Amino acid sequence: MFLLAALSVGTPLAGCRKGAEAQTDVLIAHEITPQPPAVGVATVSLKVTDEAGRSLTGAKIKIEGNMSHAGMAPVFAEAGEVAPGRYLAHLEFNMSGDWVLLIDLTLPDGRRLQRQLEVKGVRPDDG
Ligand SMILES: [Cu+2]
Repeated sequence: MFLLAALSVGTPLAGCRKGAEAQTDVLIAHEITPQPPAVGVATVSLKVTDEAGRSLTGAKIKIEGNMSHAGMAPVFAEAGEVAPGRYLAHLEFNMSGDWVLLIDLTLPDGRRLQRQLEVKGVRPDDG
């Protein structure tokens, strides 16, 4: 199941907002498998659309995974576009517990946005 979140892209300048393009809504729906997440390689599926539901293609998406406790190195992944507006990444959860994924998305026009996803309760590897 996809979870939806609305985001605003762009940084309107204080007191100087020009035109209608200063702000664009971008929707990122995400799905992580397996579910519930477990130690090992997880697939992060992202669907990126504008406010009208049009797929946003050509985005560059990087993911950084961090655990909620200190002292661990982050894990990284890049998402590839597998269909218009649909991106897949493979990320390794190398410890059980609570994770936070930082999604870093750059649109073809250079606009950039970041979003955090909490992934709680990654289960130990069942072997
Ligand atoms: Cu850890």
